[in-house]
Amino acid sequence: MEIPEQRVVEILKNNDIDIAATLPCDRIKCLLPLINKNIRTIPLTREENGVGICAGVYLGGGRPIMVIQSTGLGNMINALESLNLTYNIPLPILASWRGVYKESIETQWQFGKRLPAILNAAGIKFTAINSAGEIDTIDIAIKDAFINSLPHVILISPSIWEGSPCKAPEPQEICPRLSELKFNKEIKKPVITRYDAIKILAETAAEDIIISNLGIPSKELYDIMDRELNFYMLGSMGLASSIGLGLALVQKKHVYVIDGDGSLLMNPNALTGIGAYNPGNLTVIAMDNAAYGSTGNQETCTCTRVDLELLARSSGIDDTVKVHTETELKTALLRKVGFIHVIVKPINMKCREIPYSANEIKQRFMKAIGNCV
Ligand SMILES: Cc1ncc(C[n+]2csc(CCOP(=O)(O)OP(=O)(O)O)c2C)c(N)n1
Repeated sequence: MEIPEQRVVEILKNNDIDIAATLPCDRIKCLLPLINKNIRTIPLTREENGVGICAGVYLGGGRPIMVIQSTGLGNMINALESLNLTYNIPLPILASWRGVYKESIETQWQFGKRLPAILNAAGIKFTAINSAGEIDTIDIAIKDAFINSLPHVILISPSIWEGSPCKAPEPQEICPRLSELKFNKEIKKPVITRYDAIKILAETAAEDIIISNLGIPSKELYDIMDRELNFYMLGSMGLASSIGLGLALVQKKHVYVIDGDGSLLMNPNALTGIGAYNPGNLTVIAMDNAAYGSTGNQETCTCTRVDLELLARSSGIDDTVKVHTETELKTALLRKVGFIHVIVKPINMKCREIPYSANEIKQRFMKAIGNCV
């Protein structure tokens, strides 16, 4: 009899899955290393971040999957709604379904038993797999996700793995190392606005990709320079840099991300994800106006305490810089620095609405980077 974990990996390979974004569950501790051996694996620190990375992978021409514990779906709903369902971005999700089958952990019960109803209410398609004989329906669900450009959750009961001879590998110990940080930077009074900074980016970007954060930054970019290689985010707050990472991992063009202090602080996991890979073709431009600018300039904690460049450094991003002027920004952009901390005034330019639907933004973007839609 075929080992169930091996059968699952075969299905993923037959579907040309090239990136698996994963976060562990005890019940799939034998499946995960097998996936890692066969498919490029991106370990996640929060599932929502994986939704952004996988969207970027897909936009860049890859075929991603997420492999997670079902509880992680609770961390993903907003992103699945405002990114995947809104832009029609496919995402198969293998979720180890906890809380129902022989579940002794009480904290799993509430979410686990309600999950099918939650997914139904959220308009997210799912397939439940309750026995080893149903494993092949994973193939149908993956194809459905890609053919119909939607997320499709595959809830896998732990019963599937019962009796499997597959063994989990020995754990690895922490790598002994020295952590050293020399950081002495000044944050000065801002002299430019986010609009000024985006103008400089527009002059520099040439044939590069620009991902712009939701709210006013996307409208400002549209106002300054609309082009097909702009991916305007309209929702999924916190995932701009994650989408950028996914794109950078699968295609060659340089990717600029216009991110915001509020959004980076909502999902600092994006920075640790980038720090783990340090892709040379990704520049995160952190527009720090010390405020949630798009919602009325309410103060964020960068105003008095947090230094985003220091956060990026401590997340493992090696190449960082802090800029205050247009000239400094231009130099950093031309050098394609990994993380540019731009100190800007909390001022929003009054701009037109972006006239495209989310699907139009996606279609023209993918066409421009050479992928069929
Ligand atoms: C999950 C979630 N919470 C809150 C909002 C409302 N919201 C939209 S844009 C935004 C501010 C983003 O601030 P920042 O990242 O600093 O960018 P800025 O607008 O200042 O350029 C907020 C809070 C949202 N869209 N999604």
